[in-house]
Amino acid sequence: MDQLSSLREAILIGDGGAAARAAGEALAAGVSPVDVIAEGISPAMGEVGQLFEEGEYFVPELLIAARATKEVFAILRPLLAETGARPAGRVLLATVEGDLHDIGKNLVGAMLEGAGFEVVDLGVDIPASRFVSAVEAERPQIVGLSALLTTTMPAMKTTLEALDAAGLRSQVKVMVGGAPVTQRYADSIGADGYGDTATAAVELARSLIGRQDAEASQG
Ligand code: B1M
Repeated sequence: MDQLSSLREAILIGDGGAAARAAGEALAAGVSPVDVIAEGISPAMGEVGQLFEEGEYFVPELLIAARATKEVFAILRPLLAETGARPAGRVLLATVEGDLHDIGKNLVGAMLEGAGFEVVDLGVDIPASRFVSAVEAERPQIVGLSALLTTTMPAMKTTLEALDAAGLRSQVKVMVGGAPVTQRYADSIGADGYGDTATAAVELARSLIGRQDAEASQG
C-alpha cells in the first residue's frame, strides 16, 4: 500500500510531519490503526535497527526515527482506545532496570492497545521493586518485561524473583521479549511466555489471559 510505503520512508528519514501525514492518509484509505503499526511502523523501525547494525545509520538517525514514530502514535493512540469494548485484560509493561531502549516496548504496548488490552506503561529502567509496587497498585493480569541488552536480561530474572518474594508471582502471568531474549532464556527464568515480535506478544497475551481464566475457574 502506497501510504504505508510513504510512512516507512518518512520514518527512515526521521520526518515526523511526513510520517503523520502518511499515517493519516493510510487511515483515511481504510487501513486499520493496528495495521499502520504492524505493517508500517514496526518494519520501518526494524529496518532502522538493521541500518544501524550495518553502519549506515548512527545514533542521531536512530533517535530522529524514533521521534518520528511518536508523532504517528499521537494520532493512533486515541483511535486504538476507541474500541469501547471491555478491556481484553490489563498489562503492566516496562523495560527492565539499567535498560533505556523503548522503541520495541512501545510497539508492543501500542499493538496490545490495538488488540483491546489496557496497558499501564511504566517506562524504561524500571527496578524490580517498582514492578512489585505497581503490581500491587494496578492488579494487572500480565506483566510484560522488555530488555535489549545482554547485560540487562538478568534484571528479568531479578524481577521475577522479587514478584515471588512479595507473594505476587502466582497472581500474574509474566511475558518477556526484546532482541537478545529467547524462548530458552524465558524458560530458564520461569517466565510464562516469550514473544519475538510485537504481533507475537499480542497472541501470547491473549493465550496467557485464557490460561489464567482457566486456572481461576479450577479454583
Ligand atoms: Co542500543 N544497543 N545501546 N541504543 N540499540 C542495541 C540493542 C545493540 C544490539 C546495538 C549493537 O551494538 N549492535 C547493543 C546491545 C548489545 C548487547 O547487549 N549484546 C546496544 C548497545 C550496546 C547500547 C549502548 C550500551 C550503547 C552505548 O552507550 N555504548 C546504550 C545502552 C543504553 C541503555 O539502555 N542503558 C544504547 C543506547 C541506544 C540508543 C539510546 C541510542 C537507542 C535507543 C533509543 C530508544 O529506544 N529510545 C539504541 C538503539 C535504537 C539500538 C538498536 C540499533 C535498535 C533497537 C530498536 O529499537 N530496534 C539496537 C540494535 C538492533 O536491535 N538492531 C541496539 C527496533 C525495535 C522495533 O526492535 O527493540 O528488538 P526491538 O523490539 C521488537 C522485538 O524485540 C519485540 O517486539 C519488538 C517489535 O517487533 N519485543 C518484545 C521487544 N520488547 C518486547 C517485549 C515483549 C515481547 C516482544 O513482551 C513483554
